[in-house]
Amino acid sequence: MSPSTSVTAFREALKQSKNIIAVAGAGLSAASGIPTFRGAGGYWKKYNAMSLATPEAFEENPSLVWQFYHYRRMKALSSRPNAAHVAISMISFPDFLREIAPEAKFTFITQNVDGLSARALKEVAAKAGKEPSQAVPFYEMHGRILDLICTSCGRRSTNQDEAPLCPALAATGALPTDPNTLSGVDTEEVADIPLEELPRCEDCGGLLRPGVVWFGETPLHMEQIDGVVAQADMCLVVGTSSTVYPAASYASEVAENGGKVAVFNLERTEGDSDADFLFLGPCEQTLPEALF
Ligand code: BV8
Ligand code: ZN
Repeated sequence: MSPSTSVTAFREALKQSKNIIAVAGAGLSAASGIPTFRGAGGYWKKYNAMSLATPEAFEENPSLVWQFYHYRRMKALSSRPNAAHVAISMISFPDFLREIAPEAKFTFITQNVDGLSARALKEVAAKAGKEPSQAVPFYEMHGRILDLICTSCGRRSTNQDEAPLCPALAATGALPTDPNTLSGVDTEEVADIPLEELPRCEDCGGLLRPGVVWFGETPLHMEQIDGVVAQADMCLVVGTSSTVYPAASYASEVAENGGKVAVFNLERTEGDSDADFLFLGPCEQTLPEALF
């Protein structure tokens, strides 16, 4: 049976739901100007992030990997949450959620590392006269690009400064030339920053790495995430190509457990024919329209 596009039927299903999860990907932040990994952003096409988002790449060429993350840190810091981030933040507050799903608990799981969901939560809380802590916790399962981990002492910190992490990276601010994609960047054009001039740990002077989960590394909060996925009877899939595991497996797990799946994506993706609901279009429009 092909997925329903009826907002009325979706809202009815929400009313019956007990455990709702949302699993988001790069499409959630696309409207905020953060390039996605495929499609126009061209991360995968023009500049294979797979080849940079690995511990091996960092080991082999920390200067190149740091310039990739410097660019993305700058992008994240200069971007703002969009209406889809706000909608997800709204239903993270139980009393707002109750209006659309009176019997449900909600858990948000994001693959994104840009920190925009945390910013949206703060903004929604401030507008509603609430504390962010009144919202249910959400999981940034691939870490945060503004976090830093020391490869020597393991110290984890967060750096929200707009300023580049070190003078050597500041000099590469222009990387890459095209503001919307990573296209055109190749090893010749990239500066060769000596190890000692890359971001270093304040405590021990060790080399810092971005606080994200690379391919081949274990995602964060797996125990909590596996628990909520196993309980979920409604899974909202927002702006993800569902190509990276284990996040890509959550919707089918919920469906196998008899739950419902609602996909919010710009285009059709693998597996959305099994979805119960499919809302094609920009999630910054389709998600708020469907929820409220
Ligand atoms: C793990 C952080 C074991 C870094 C990311 C071989 C070797 C090693 C591993 C593997 C292997 N084969 C398979 C694996 C597993 C691997 C994997 O899945 N590989 C894939 C490529 C096959 N996974 C891992 O390694 C993971 N770890 O498996 O450990 C384990 C497992 C379970 C339990 C314990 C241990 C770790 C993966 C994490 C990698 N890190 N990010 C960084 O960001 O630099 S992944 C990164 O890419 C993102 O976080 C995201 O997850 C992924 C990109 O996917 P999307 O977010 O979906 O983005 P994409 O551009 O693809 O799609 C955007 C979608 O939005 C599109 O559909 C588009 O149409 C839509 N869209 C666009 N605009 C809008 C929109 N939709 C709505 N509105 C719009 N406006
Ligand atoms: Zn250290």
